[in-house]
Amino acid sequence: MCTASPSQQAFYNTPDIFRDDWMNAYYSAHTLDDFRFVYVGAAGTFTPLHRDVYTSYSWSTNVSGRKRWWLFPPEQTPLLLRKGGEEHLETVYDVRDVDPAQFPQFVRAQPVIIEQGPGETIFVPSGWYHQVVNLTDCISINHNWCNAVNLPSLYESMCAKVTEVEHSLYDVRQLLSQASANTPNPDAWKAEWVAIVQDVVEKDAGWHWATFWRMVHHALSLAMGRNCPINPDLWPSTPRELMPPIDFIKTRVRGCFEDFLKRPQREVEFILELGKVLGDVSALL
Ligand SMILES: O=C(O)CCC(=O)C(=O)O
Ligand SMILES: [Fe+2]
Repeated sequence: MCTASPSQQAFYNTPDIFRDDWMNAYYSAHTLDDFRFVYVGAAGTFTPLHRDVYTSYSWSTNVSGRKRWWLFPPEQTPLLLRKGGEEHLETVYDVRDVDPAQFPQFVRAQPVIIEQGPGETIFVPSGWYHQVVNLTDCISINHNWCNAVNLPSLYESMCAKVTEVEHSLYDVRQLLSQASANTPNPDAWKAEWVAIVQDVVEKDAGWHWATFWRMVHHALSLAMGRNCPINPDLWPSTPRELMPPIDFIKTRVRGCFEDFLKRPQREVEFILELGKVLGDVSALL
């Protein structure tokens, strides 16, 4: 018999193969948010073609109903893009209704198409575009997640996002740099510029560099058995045997860490909390 009150009872458990999840472990321990979702949709509704946030993995279990999935491996991404809009990654919206004049390459795409029944779970690999149609009324549970394996892909995707935001705010950069040109500290604008870019990145996708590195620090601490805040009601600690060897984890983190320190943007010099968390990560590496 279960003695927990209804509000404390988990109504499902995350399957072991999806438990090495750095995003939900971190968010459950440190924030009021997470990357766990319930999808409820009537027959005929659909989720348009997309790639999950920052190329995270997702898994999705159908509690009831049937869904049809179209999945495109990353090497087919160029075939999904609008003609002439390549740099904005503007893709097809609904794979069942594509205008060949606007998306001339799409006819060559060869998606994996599957039907998911009640009680069945699907794993969506990193960076795969996908579309989902509810064939009947559906309820499903879905997590976005990452770990040491897809961390480099998330890191690259964060870099690309920051560059995209920088380009779109180029006029703001000009205004800031011109305003401080004849002042005693002509470089003063750079800190403000970096802060504005990070703020927009966070508003767009829910996290920025400081969050990314805090999550990495949290995961590394847990994998190394260090004392670290957790919220066991929301995310019980992941058994060590469900994680890869620590050398593998450190190698993956080190690759991103070394690259981050070489970034021309030098965010680490302008955002105080970044310097602090990177110091903490470095101490564990
Ligand atoms: O079930 C849906 O409608 C969308 C699910 C999805 O996009 C995902 O699990 O990544
Ligand atoms: Fe998705």
